[in-house]
Amino acid sequence: MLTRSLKILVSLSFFYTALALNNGVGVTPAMGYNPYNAFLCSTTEAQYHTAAQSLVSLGLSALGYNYFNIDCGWQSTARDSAGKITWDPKILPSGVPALGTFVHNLGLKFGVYSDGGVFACDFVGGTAHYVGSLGHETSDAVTFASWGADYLKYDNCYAVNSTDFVDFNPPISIEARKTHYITMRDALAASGRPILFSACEWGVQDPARWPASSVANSWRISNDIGPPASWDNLFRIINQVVPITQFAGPGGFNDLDMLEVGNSGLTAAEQQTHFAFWAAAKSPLIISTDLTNVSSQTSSILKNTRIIALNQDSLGKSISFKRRYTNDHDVWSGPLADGSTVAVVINWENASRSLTFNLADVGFSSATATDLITGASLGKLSTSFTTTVAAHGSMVLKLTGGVSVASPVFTFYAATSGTLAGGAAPRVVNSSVTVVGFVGNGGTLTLTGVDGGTAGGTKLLSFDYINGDVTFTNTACSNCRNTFVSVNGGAAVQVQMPISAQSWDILLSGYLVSLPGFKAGKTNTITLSNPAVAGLRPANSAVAPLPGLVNPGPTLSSVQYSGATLGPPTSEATSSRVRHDPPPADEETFPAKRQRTQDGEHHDVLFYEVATTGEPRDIARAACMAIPNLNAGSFLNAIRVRGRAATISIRFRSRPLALTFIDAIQNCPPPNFDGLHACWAPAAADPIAIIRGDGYIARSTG
Ligand SMILES: *[C@@H]1O[C@H](CO)[C@@H](O)[C@H](O)[C@H]1NC(C)=O
Ligand SMILES: *[C@@H]1O[C@H](CO)[C@@H](O)[C@H](O)[C@H]1NC(C)=O
Ligand SMILES: *[C@@H]1O[C@H](CO)[C@@H](O)[C@H](O)[C@H]1NC(C)=O
Ligand SMILES: CC(=O)N[C@H]1CO[C@H](CO)[C@@H](O)[C@@H]1O
Repeated sequence: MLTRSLKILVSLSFFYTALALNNGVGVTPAMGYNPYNAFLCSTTEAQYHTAAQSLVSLGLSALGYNYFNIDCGWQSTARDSAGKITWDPKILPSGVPALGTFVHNLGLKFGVYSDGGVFACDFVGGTAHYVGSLGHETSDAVTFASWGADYLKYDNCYAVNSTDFVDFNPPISIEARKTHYITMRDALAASGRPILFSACEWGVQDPARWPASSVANSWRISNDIGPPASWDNLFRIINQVVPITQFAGPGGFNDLDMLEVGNSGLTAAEQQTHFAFWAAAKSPLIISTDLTNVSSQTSSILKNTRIIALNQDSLGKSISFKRRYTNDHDVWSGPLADGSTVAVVINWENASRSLTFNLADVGFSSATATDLITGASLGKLSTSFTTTVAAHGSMVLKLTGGVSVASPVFTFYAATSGTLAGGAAPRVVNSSVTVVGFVGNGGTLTLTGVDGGTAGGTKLLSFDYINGDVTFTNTACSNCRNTFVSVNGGAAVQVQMPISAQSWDILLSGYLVSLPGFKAGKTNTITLSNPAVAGLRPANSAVAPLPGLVNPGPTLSSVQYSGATLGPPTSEATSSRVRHDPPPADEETFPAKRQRTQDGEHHDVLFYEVATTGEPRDIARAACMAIPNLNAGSFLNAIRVRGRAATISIRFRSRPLALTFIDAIQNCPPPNFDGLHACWAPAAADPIAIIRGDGYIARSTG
């Protein structure tokens, strides 16, 4: 049954052909400037002039950054006496047509902004009430064309009605929303001027699958990237593009949002990763920083002609998701017009480290490589390539002459053939696919009799799953969910699965994980779980160890908390309470309590606030490390991670003066580092520590 569904998926991908908007513009992703990420909706006429001039004087327009676009805040709050859209004379004393002429005279193209709703967006909570174009599409398109517009960014505020400012879960149908955009598409076409149409409805209701390629030259796939910029926003957007990379093609592209290169909130390496990923995913490259103050670092990222060429490659195909080594690195790749392949490898570690890229993850045993960030020739790579990559940095490699590796041959096991426990239940998706849901919050799926081949050891597993948990705000696992996989009862390894679509009906096929611990023969047991999260979990429909293929996961070489010492606790136990499942809601802070355990014993519970420059999971690891250091009967009670801060609560039978974080990661045999179990205090009487998923770690109650 599952094999059949897989075949159907494959044939569908052959059937898909992009119905690109044939308006003669936006054949490659748009490049240019928009002030929003630097100035929100409040750019003055003088600032527009300066920015447009800078685009030229900094040499950016010569590299292809040709569109000079305005964003929200230019409009009036009323139409003129003839019902035409018009500008705010305080912002633009000379008017929009004069600005268009100014921009054109610099040799640039001019982009305007409007909104497909009753009012446009603003950054004063929806109270500005700039006019929107809903119901005025024909008139506004004619007006924009008469002003010399070459580009229209079309936003999505007040799309539902005059009181609903921003709605990520709109009561209006997909068809109604799509209609707003189709109406403007047709109005622009009727205006007679080629105008690049940039749909900005934030990815709500999955525009890629309208498909938006028949409606606009680009479509935003997600909520805003910022401001402020943050690595977490990039992670959210990168996960969100996973299931829709195939929709990008000449004339119609996924828009991952405007660039944050040059803005605070991202390190240099993060900005480099951001730029290269956006370029390789064929997102529009719209600079959105203060051009009067561009550092040499920003300039060198934005002006990298090899990365720009990647973006403007005539084939127009996006990189696609190949492999995630959870919390370690991602591998993406895609084809280029000259027959070569680009590979983008992102370092999720929050530290500079040695990173190995396995060529097999992009289908090659060997290839000749060029580093597109530096331009360096790397010569012929065989099997793998190891280099030092900065925290959140990336490798961007152009691979030519790639020799293909044979595709792994998998044995499929239907999820429904496994043992379902704790609430896990099958769900019929359609006549050819049944998945197992509720693998979480105690629900487990166990497959037995899994073939470990003749030798056992480390095997490559391939999962098909459904995860429709799309999010417009950041969570610990934004647009992804955690599944924990245990082989033969061994440590459960965290696997972070990106969304498979914005619905619970579309599979992601072939998510690969290497796991050790297999025995020879059809003797193995694989258990999927997630103790934390209720609801329909990623529904893993196939598990496929490949006999004989050993592709071990990475090993962790360092931990960032060596020797750090916790200060005095921030609060102390005062009252009685037994903590129950489920864990507190996000907003809840830890109450300072004296806890009474279920056996009636009182313990002191101390709460520590910890801020870190590291990743949340590093806090978790470090606290885990600390456990062996505690006196008998004490244990880590819970860790609550919020961004890069955390509350750690520790139950003490007798209190230590200070708790020293020790570097004991070497005591955790790889590759168990992802499953924190391996680091837990081994006291036999302790119940098993459980990973609560999504950054929350606690002890099981029994
Ligand atoms: C606007 O839409 C929102 C969301 O559906 C709804 O709650 C609200 O009542 C509507 N307001 C009006 C005036 O229709
Ligand atoms: C220019 O950018 C630097 C950081 O690159 C910042 O410290 C400085 O405040 C900025 N100056 C202005 C005038 O914005
Ligand atoms: C069933 O769902 C799968 C997964 O999304 C899809 O590939 C397939 O086309 C669907 N089959 C039918 C008959 O709708
Ligand atoms: C040690 C280290 O690399 N810390 C970085 C972790 O990530 C954040 C956010 O990107 C940076 O601000 C830290 O400097």
